[in-house]
Amino acid sequence: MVRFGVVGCGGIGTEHIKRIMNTLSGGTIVALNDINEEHAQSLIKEMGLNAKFYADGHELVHADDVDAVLVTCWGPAHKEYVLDAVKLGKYVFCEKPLATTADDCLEIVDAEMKQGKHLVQVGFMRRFDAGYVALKQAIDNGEIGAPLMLHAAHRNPVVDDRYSTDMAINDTMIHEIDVLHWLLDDEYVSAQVVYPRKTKYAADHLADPQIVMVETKKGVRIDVEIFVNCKYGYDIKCEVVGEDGIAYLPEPATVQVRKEAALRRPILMDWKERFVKAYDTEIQAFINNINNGTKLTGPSSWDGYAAALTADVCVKAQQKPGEILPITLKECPEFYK
Ligand code: NAD
Ligand code: ISE
Repeated sequence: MVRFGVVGCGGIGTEHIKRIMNTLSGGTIVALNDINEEHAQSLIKEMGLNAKFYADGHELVHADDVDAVLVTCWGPAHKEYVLDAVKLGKYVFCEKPLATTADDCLEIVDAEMKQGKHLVQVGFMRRFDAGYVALKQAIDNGEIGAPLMLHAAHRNPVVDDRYSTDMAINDTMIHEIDVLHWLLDDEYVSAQVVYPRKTKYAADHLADPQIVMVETKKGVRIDVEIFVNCKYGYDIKCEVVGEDGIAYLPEPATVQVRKEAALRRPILMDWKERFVKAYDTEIQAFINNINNGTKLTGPSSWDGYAAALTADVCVKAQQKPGEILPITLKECPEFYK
């Protein structure tokens, strides 16, 4: 049984606590920490958790009965807790981003390599989504021949006023940054950003929508539309154009209704529903690997670094619209291959 300590019990932290306690097997929650003590205490009470509240997150990480740490607090605080756990040789499941800068991610990578064991899984859940897995299989089986182009869209119905232009990359497109190079088994070499006409629904300080174009080492051209005030739903699209055909990310299975001269199909409204199974599968895989003593199979701290570095370049490209900027990753250590 993996005994989890959780740092950060907000939106996704609460979701993960619920899935570990109610849906998944082989894990339990023994400790909680949040800067908002009242909220964490109320969660313990509401869910009837047999868990201790720690006012200090580091104390939680060090607790003897905590085998693995679930880091689900705000991004800027991820690094300190991940590093702390890794240095103790403890497992960590960290929500994206692993850390907010590429250098901080590398510090985690170094600490993990020093332990000589894979301890970190990053919450890039799309690699566990059945649709993306099927799409990858189609590409890997050679069904569409060599991929040449990829068109993707990441649309959120609405964002709040705290959402800034760089978050379109760091918070939203970061999922495409991770999943698309995994899908194509390729690496990014350059990025460029252009801005279409702005929607009237975006706050004054926010550029929305945006189009990010990246090129890969093998020459695949990728365009990603990020549109976070699209109004109509939460919609994730991916189309891979190959030499012999085109493969699409499957639509989520929602019921079609033919009625009153119309064919209707609901569209989901948020990421929690859209990827609920992927979140379950990624954390179940993490738990199973720990319980079986097998190597972690999910996105690694190196993947966290690759995503952070690529995101940094994309954010710079946002500031120089139209300019193509190089993406230069460090050589991937054998440990992560
Ligand atoms: P949230 O604001 O709902 O929750 C964050 C919680 O962390 C809050 O309860 C806050 O009080 C607590 N917190 C902040 N700083 C802390 C610190 N230093 N120590 C302890 N607790 C602290 O945010 P959220 O939407 O749950 O996002 C949390 C993380 O999960 C973010 O990194 C976000 O990018 C990521 N996330 C991932 C996905 C995904 O699809 N994989 C979806 C949503 C959020
Ligand atoms: C959020 O943090 C997520 O990770 C969601 O998956 C993404 O769709 C959304 O844009 C982000 O704000």
